Amino acid sequence: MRYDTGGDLLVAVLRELGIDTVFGIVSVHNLPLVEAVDRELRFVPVRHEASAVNAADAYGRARGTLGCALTSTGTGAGNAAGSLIEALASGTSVLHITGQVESEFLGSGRGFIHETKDQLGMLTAVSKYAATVPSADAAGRILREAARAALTAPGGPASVEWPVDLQYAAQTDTAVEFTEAAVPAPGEDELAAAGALLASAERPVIWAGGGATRARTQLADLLAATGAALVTSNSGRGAVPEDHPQVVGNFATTPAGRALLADADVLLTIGTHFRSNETADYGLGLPAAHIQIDLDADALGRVYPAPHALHGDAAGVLERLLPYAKPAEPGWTARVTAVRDEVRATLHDNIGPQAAICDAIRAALPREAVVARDVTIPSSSWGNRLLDMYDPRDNVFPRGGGIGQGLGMGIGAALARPDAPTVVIAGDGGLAVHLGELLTLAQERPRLTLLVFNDGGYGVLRNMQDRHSDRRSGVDLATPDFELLARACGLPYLRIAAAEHAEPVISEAVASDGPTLVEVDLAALGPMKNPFTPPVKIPTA
Ligand SMILES: Cc1ncc(C[n+]2csc(CCOP(=O)(O)OP(=O)(O)O)c2C)c(N)n1
Ligand SMILES: [Mg+2]
Repeated sequence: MRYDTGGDLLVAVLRELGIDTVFGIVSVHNLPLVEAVDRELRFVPVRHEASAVNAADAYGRARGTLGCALTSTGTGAGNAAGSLIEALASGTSVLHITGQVESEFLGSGRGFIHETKDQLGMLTAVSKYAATVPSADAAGRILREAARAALTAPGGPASVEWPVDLQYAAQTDTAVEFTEAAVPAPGEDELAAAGALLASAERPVIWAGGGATRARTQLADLLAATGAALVTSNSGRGAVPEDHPQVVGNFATTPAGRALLADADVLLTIGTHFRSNETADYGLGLPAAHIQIDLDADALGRVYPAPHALHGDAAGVLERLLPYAKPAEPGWTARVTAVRDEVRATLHDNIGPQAAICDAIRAALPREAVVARDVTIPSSSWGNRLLDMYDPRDNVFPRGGGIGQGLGMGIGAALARPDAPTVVIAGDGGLAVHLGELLTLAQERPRLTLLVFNDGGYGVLRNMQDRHSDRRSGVDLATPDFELLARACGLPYLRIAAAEHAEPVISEAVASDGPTLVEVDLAALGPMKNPFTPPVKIPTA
């Protein structure tokens, strides 16, 4: 197959991948790509390359596929790096294509415009896969290889740098045959031993991480067959809809969650990192009788000992474990539901007036709608656990914990899922990192409600300093007048300054067919019962 330019080839590959929207910033080093995408598909000109990757990442998450970001050479690719780190940390699929200087000058050090030292080395460090297009007959193979690497579980970002002269050149695209890599599967004996333990369980707990979202049916069947509790990491949320009576959810480290885990006799964990924030820095007590399923062999036994380590695909392994499942002892499932209710009621009470906002979001949104979250107190306290998720594709948040990525993610998700409204939860500090994306929001006009929780600074760090130190450092920030800012950008603006505003304001914003900036004035709204601080150690405290 012949294409006139690399841009035409890229469009063909993106169509194969089901991608209709691409995020990026145009440059002399990606012009043929941007022009073809804009002509044939949809090109969204974001205002920072980090946001391009965040938006592409969330587009992929919201559809359960992958997204595509286009950046420029050097600073543009470097700007993308932080968000590629997020995709790498979260195992989500992004095809990142960046320019490169003309192939003749690559690596020459002569200061060709945008030239950078070892761009491929940088991309390799922050991507699951990175490659340079070496010739006009190799681009198709490399793009498909990259997409495949990004999509193969555990996923990650794949970066392709493409010398600009080769983007302008006519392309020869030859069909590529990929051999299917064998899916690992545990042997019969290992499986039977784990099955025997599962069959003996009287008080089982299942812990679902992001890997479990690939085995939703099997997980639901296992819950039904065992009556087990389902605890999740933040990434595992929605694997089983969170209004299910056996879903305790992302509450493992609460007092009632810990007590439940202490009383459990068998733990089955599926596709989880046991990240520090979700295990009290790996100190959370878990049952020693532990069956761990993971597609990533390195994850098995990495944090908690796994006497039954099952290396394989979650769906396939659960399918084989299911025949061993037996109902839990009488009363266990009722206890699980009681814990589920208790942890939710306690948190609902603790967050004071913000509970009305959490309730209003859930009430206003259809059952399947994306909630994208930046790293802010409302997310860390209630957004990441109390606001029910019914599908993992709706649960978009930076798993690596970097601030500033929520709005870009929300824009990507909203454009990926135009049939439902999207809500973004952001703090004033996180929003300020990429304030320019308000203009992307205003220009693209997705159905997106941006809730900005304004406390005049980096509240979570301020709370830590107020508790542990006699000085505040770097936490109090000037914030814009959000009403004027919204007006300057051409965005509708609404304000929540009391709990009773939450329901009418959020339902109005969510019902709109375009974007709305909703400022939550936290000083006016009033405090939570206790100032929120994150689950990190302060050795001197
Ligand atoms: C890229 C990055 N830089 C710095 C941090 C440290 N950090 C974590 S939360 C936070 C404050 C965020 O402020 P805001 O968005 O206003 O949320 P709030 O804590 O006030 O609710 C900061 C600076 C981070 N997580 N990521
Ligand atoms: Mg703040």
